[in-house]
Order: sequence, then C-alpha cells, then structure tokens
Amino acid sequence: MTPNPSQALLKVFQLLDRDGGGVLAPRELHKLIANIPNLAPLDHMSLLAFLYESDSDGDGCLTFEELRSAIDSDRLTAYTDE
Ligand SMILES: [Ca+2]
Repeated sequence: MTPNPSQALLKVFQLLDRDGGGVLAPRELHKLIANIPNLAPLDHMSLLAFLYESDSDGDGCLTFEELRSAIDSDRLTAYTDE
C-alpha cells in the first residue's frame, strides 16, 4: 500500500506546527521540506522564493492548504529539480 502523500504531509505539518496555529513559518517549512521523501534539500533562497510564491494570502507563513496546493501543482519540485 502506498501512503497517501497528502496524509503524510499533513502529519509532518502538524508535528512541526508546535503552537497549533495552523501555519508554518519559514524555519518550520524548512524542516518540513527536509522530511519529504525523495525531495532534494532546498537552499534558503529557494525556500524563501517557494514560500513567497506559495503564500497566497501574503502573511509570510504557509497554511496546510497553501502548502498542499503548491506541492500538488509541482511548484516545489520545480525548485528542487536540478
Ligand atoms: Ca499564508
């Protein structure tokens, strides 16, 4: 059985969202990306660019929905693919 990537992502998201605020700050996002299997680590500038592009409400943090739609649209792999 293949785990649902969305479920796995939600699990990591909740682990890292320590205050339960429902959003990830850039530092937390960095840890999350480091925990996604088969994904190359993202350097800081790429991470910030990804965050900026994915942050649809512009609050500087990513909600799970913002993150999931970014990953669903393969925007993240565009940053990690060489
Ligand atoms: Ca946001």
